[in-house]
Amino acid sequence: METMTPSYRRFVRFAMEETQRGTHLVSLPLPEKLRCMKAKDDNVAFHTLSFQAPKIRLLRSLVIEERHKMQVLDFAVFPKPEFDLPIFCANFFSSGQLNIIVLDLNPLHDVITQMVYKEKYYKKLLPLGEKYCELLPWGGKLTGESIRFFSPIVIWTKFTSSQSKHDILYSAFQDYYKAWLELMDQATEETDALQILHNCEAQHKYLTWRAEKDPGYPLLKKLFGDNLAKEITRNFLFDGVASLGDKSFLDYFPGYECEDGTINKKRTVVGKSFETRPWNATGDFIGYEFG
Ligand code: BLA
Repeated sequence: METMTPSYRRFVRFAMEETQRGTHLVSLPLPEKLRCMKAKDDNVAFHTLSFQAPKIRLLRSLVIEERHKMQVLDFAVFPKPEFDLPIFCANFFSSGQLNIIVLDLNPLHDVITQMVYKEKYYKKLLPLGEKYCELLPWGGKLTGESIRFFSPIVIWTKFTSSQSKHDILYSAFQDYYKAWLELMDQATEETDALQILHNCEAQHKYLTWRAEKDPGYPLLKKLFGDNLAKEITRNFLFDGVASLGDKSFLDYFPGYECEDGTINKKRTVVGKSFETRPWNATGDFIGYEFG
């Protein structure tokens, strides 16, 4: 039987069409070293694109497809630092019948303790989160450190492939992306230099986290080798990690420092946690109540 996983390129096409309706996209060149990159395995195909727009610093997408075996989507949109918009994040990994999904409007600023930011962007979106949290239920324990990068409407789920699940995922992607575009439409440019700096640092922290600890990295390394995987990660997927700020991974995440001063290779130092959804229906974080 053919795998039921649809091509994630359809998701990207949808997103590009929707974006173009409301804003002017300008294509960004691929980094030199990635222009003729090739996977080690001829059965693996990949598709990249990257753009900027008046409010968007970087919209980029990577789809990896291995016929009948694997489908990967990493689609993200990073706002310019003049905007405190969330970061759109769709990370889907599908192999055989297994699907590992993160879909979210990742908060730029803390939504566990900062009520103002949470209310500004997520209050109106709670019904959207509610709509999908039963259809795409919580995927169980995850890297404890990751939860700070997720919002109250995050879809973190795992499922076995079926037509209906993939249809739900496509519809969730469309709804979440349209919601993000609407936020972008309404966003007004920040003029306060301190606030812009604050946005810039928050985005840099996010990029620094993902460039170092993204769960997709081992697979990229397997497919492309260490050097190319690093290049893809730092100059394409999380471009900005070397230019938006000077702080290091350990400046932001000191808990990962080993005795010899190097970065702990483990993905988590606090451990895996959050067996169940740590946000309630009103968007309050309830993760610590259960230890
Ligand atoms: C697993 N991907 C995961 C997990 C999460 C994410 C939370 C569960 C394991 C864990 O808790 O670490 C995704 N984590 C995220 C995201 C953020 C985060 C989006 O902190 C953002 C802040 N996944 C991809 C891509 C690949 C991929 C592009 O998005 C491959 C190229 C693979 N993700 C992948 C694989 C697993 C996984 C193979 C399961 C293996 C594992 O858990 O290590």
